[in-house]
Amino acid sequence: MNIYFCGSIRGGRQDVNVYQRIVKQLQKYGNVLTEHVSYDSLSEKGEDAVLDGDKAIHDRDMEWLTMSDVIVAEVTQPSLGVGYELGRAVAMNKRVLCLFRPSSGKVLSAMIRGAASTMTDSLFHVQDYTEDEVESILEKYFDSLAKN
Ligand code: 6K6
Repeated sequence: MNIYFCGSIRGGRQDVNVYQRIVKQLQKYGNVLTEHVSYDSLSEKGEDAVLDGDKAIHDRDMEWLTMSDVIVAEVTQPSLGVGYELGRAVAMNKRVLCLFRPSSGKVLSAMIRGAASTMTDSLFHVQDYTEDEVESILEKYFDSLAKN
């Protein structure tokens, strides 16, 4: 299974430790195409943006999004890039899980929370969680995918 993980880069890197925990767990279920989003070395102003160019990054990520079976996005730290990826994923009829931590004090965009449905067969889900629930929430989600 190809898994596309989304997390904030230029939107701010304050949640990188949570991204690492999520990616580590996702690697139990499949091939995480965007593991680099969780790298400590990737800063808001990383050198790779200069070397490769934004168009190359966009085009490669859209190719990976197209190849992916499921998209998992950590949406607590708002990011234009993550919002864009989610919109493109919905347009491609992809299965999407958004993870949000209410304990951050932030309020999730209505365009993300409002896109979700609680119906189990819905493709777009938003899950509120606390950091210590990362593993159990992902376990439950991927278990239910395997059963359906
Ligand atoms: C590195 C440091 C600054 O800019 C970069 C460029 N590198 C990127 N490499 C791979 N994916 C990227 C990069 N920049 C953004 N993305 C994609 O957009 C990722 O898949 C993230 O989920 C999302 C982050 O968007 P922003 O708007 O927070 O950067």
